[in-house]
Amino acid sequence: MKDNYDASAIQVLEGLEAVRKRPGMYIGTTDVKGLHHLVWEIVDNSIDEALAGFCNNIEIIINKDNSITVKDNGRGIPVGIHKKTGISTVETVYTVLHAGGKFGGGGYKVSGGLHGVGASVVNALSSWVVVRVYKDGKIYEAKFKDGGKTEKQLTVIGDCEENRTGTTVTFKPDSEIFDTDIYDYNTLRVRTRELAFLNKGLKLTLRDDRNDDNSTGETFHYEGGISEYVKYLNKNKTPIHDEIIHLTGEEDGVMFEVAMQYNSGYSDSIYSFVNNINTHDGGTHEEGVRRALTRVINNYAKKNNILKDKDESLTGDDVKEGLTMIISCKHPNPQFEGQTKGRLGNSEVRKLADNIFSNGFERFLLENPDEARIIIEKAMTASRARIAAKKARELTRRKSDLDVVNFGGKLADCKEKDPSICEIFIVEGDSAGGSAKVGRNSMTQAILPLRGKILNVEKARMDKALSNEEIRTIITAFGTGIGQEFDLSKLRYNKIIIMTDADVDGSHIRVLLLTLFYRFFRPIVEAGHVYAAQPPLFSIKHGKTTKYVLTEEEKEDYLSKLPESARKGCVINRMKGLGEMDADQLNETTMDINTRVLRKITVADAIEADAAFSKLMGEEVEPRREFIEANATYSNLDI
Ligand code: 1YM
Repeated sequence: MKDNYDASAIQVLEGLEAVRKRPGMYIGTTDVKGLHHLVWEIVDNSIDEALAGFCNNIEIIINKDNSITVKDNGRGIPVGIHKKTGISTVETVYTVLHAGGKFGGGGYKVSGGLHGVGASVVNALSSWVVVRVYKDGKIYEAKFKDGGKTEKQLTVIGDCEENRTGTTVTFKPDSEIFDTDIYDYNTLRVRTRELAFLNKGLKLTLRDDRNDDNSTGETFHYEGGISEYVKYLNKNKTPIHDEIIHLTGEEDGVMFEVAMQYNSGYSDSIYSFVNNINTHDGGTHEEGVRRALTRVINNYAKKNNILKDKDESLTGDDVKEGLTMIISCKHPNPQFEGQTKGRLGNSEVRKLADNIFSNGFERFLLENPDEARIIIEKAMTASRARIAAKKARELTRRKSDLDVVNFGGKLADCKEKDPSICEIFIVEGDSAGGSAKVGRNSMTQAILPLRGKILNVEKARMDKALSNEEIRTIITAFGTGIGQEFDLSKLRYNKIIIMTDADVDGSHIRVLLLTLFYRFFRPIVEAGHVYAAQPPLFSIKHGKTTKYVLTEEEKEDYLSKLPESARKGCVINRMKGLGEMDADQLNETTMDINTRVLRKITVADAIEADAAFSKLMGEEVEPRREFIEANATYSNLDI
């Protein structure tokens, strides 16, 4: 027994050593994203237990030392000796790479993640792990340290109530592996809530014990599942029918469900998931639904004479205008495809999704003729607008590089043609625009001044947006086209830099531009091409030198480092706006690639960003006013 234990322990360490050598292969990155990934690997085991029908309560706790505890009330990881390894199953699961469900036998794993190797990967990347199992009236405990070395084999450490079962795991990520060891509450919160939406009835609690406020945490629990997700996403929009349409079905062990509701807006919010993982690039499940949606609406509209013979058929784009939809598929053997594995490839799912969706949706339309009419009329309006927009778009499309493009004289383009070194500054106001044109490096820097506020595209359809001159100029300048013709490879600038004043109006203009980019040019934002310039807040002049600083703290810091004597002679000036700077100053402080500070606009979570934009720019005035007054950063969206 002892020899056997040692022998397998050696193999085990070799396996975990491989994880430590190449963590990226298992968890993608070792930055803050990878750090959070560890939590989901452990939570996934609890979710699998919930999907198997044995667990309905999961707690996630951020401890004071940034270790994480995950608790569930499932059956508890099996505690017996494992036939193959000769050590307890708990230790096997935590120390043997590839000790997945197959060791436990029976039941397929549908939740995302590493399919059973998650626990051992987390152990390999942690400085210590404690696993407790509650089962048969006993509390079992095993401990690991230094990347998965068994510190204490599984032993009984006490008694518990006879009927209590479950697993509790605490781990501390290894600071030698990760760039940071600090957990972000909001990142964990967004995903915890999402898991609650995607797994109806499951109760998930998140608690932060790092501050001593005795908080009991937040509990996410949705009996309506993805219907409540749709309701949440439409919260700051105006639904055009009351009921959220929720369709479910199952075929050959594949569970499939869709929830949807149309709103009065013009953009769509369609998100799909497979085994709780967001399939950003869609796939067969999404294709099945989109195909069925277009077909069912056209058939119904023609049959009921709402769409006449002379009318053009409604397209996929027409029927998704203002649609908020969540598609969730749970598949025992998903094939994820594409560079980022964000696409479902299983071809049988297309038909299955089409069948389940079309049967359910057809029935909904038949049973709800008033809603059916509202939905179809919305799609028909979209169709008319699409035809008008196509005409307008032709005017803004750059046909070839030789074409002389009419920028209305506003854009001062750069001379260089290689996009990788070109940048465009979108500048608030004509006067700052004028200084920027003089102060720029005209080889690589293009300037587009904006007069006043641009149109809020959250409240305007594409045809209206395209009739707006400012937006047309932006589209033409970018070179990518929009909508179906969008092509990222045609982007004419590597950096798109928003340059607005550091005040409330500037913040509003920045949000309007980001809304435009996010709704019409999302891949540009996602690929990290969008930046915000950071004009200085103070100039500090002493003698012949002038120092510009971005924040109050920086100012204090700079002053405190000057000798007592120099500080007295300083002239501190609060910069009022871009327009106040002359061309040289603007260049030095905000544009010169050697001295400026840019802030990259990132989208941490597309669904949260979507919700944030509808909140900020939608029908409701209050959230926008609050935002602009607070002028703060918005969660999950670095504005
Ligand atoms: C806080 C983390 O790991 N819960 C958990 C894990 C397992 C089970 C129950 C479980 C699974 C099975 C049978 C089965 C795991 N068991 C295994 C293995 N929470 C957490 N809860 N009995 C209990 O899949 O058949 C791996 S994970 F392999 F040992 F069965």
